[in-house]
Amino acid sequence: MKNLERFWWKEAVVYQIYPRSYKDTNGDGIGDIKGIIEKLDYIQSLGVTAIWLNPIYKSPMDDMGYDIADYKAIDPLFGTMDDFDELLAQAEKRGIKIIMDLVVNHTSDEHEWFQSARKSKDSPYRDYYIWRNQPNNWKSFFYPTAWTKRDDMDQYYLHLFSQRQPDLNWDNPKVEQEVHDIMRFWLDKGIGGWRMDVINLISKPVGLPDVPEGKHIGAWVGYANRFHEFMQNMNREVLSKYDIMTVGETPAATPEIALLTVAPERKELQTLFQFDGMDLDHGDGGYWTGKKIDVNEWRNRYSRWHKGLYNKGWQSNYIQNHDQARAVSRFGDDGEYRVESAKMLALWNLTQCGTPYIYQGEELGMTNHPWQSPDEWQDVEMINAHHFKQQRGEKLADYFAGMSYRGRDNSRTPMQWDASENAGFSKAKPWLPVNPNHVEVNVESEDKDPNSVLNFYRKLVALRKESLTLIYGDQTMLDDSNDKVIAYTRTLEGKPSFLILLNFRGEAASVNLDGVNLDNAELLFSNYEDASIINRITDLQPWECQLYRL
Ligand code: ISL
Ligand code: CA
Repeated sequence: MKNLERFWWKEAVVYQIYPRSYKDTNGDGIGDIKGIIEKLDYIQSLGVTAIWLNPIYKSPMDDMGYDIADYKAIDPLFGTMDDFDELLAQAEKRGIKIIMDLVVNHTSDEHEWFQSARKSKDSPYRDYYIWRNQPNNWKSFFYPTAWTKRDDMDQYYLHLFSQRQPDLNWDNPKVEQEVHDIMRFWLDKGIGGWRMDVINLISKPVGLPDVPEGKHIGAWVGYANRFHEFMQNMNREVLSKYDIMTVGETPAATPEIALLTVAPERKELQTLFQFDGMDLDHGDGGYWTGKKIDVNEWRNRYSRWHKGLYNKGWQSNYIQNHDQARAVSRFGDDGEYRVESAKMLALWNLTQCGTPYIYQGEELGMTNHPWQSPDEWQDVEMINAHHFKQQRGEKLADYFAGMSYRGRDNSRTPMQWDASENAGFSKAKPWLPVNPNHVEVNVESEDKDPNSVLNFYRKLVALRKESLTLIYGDQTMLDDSNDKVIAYTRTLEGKPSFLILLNFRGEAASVNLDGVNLDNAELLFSNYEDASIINRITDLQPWECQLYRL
């Protein structure tokens, strides 16, 4: 069975670091590479085996590094190439691979290619980008139009994200060559692989047709035209020559479409990030509003992915990242049951089939930020959306709560190292405010507390790494119309099975386990201290979770 073929990247546990917010060592209020090096022992103590670094390349930081001005240089804010080489070496000593972010749907408008291209139609780089005399109706992900013509320009250029992120023209074979060359540069240094930013958007539909009313631009462009050809070329020319991991970020993927990229015989990518779980808390008012998730819907969507890919491809699992607000604030309870619900979500994340990703601070149960005003926001998506709403005459009071809940800056506030003034992140005022709850939620205090979220993660990561069942096993959902509890087994032929029970609600709940043989059930994990009472296995307390070996 293909799914059971063992590879290190399937058995990896990845820790995602947003360098800007991890640890500042030179007192400018912004995290840097030296800060990551300083924390490698801590990272190793989590048991993770790889780090995915958000972009650290030279950038004007319009989209915090997702706008790259030089793909082969480190931004001075983060340090130097020597610092990076040191990070690689120090991580390797600890058995940790470094996964880099490949952002090649677009560049920064400060990239020399664009600087040359914008000047004249005769520039050798003009055709690296996409130009039109008239815009079509495409909207940018970051509001409102996807086309911009500056005063000194005679045509519009396409940008699916901010105005300062012009899209590359992959139909120009030179662009593809440049990207392969950039990839080899980093791979030859010994990096462990690539996370590929919005990779399924790189090929645009032929003729750039208008997007139909009501359809999102991501779904219209995603997987269009020559995407698979580009992935196969990349695999043949570059990826297949190195022992690395590859994960594509692919908005709008379905399991069926995903397989065209991640089935091994397709020779494209190993795995991808899907977004199906991430809109379950979108309220009636859309993206910038929230609601409690429907537990049945959560179960249905994730099990559709499991069934769709099991034995055919490989998944990557996450509950939050630098674009998604804090999981405990969205899917758990960041008040009274913060600790319990953060552990419950941890158990979910680390007992799915596929490679798990832990986003910095998730291991502490870090929460959304109590924003006081839009003036505190730094994220281009939040700022643009806010201005767009103002222009349309919407009242701040009507959307402030929703934006505060959904906004990407929630996951980008500084990592909470200790209870001191700037949470041990920096000696200076940090670029984003520190969450006031850092006096309680921080590495130093959680490290000492055996019942902390942090120590729960450590134990769970250790169990997962030694258990082939949790990595490769099949998943069977139980009691599958229960609207509070998600229950499943993980099984692998010839190996002990696991039973996982997760109460996704802040109230007591029961689960029907008829047909499951509980005779030898041994409780390994719970977020309640008195949970080992086997006769109440079917009655769960608020946010309670349990993991049994059967
Ligand atoms: O962040 C989102 C929702 O808040 C998504 O729409 C996001 O823009 C999309 O998932 C693509 O994200 C990636 O590419 C963007 C960058 O801003 C994100 O940080 C990155 O993860 C453009 O490079
Ligand atoms: Ca710094």
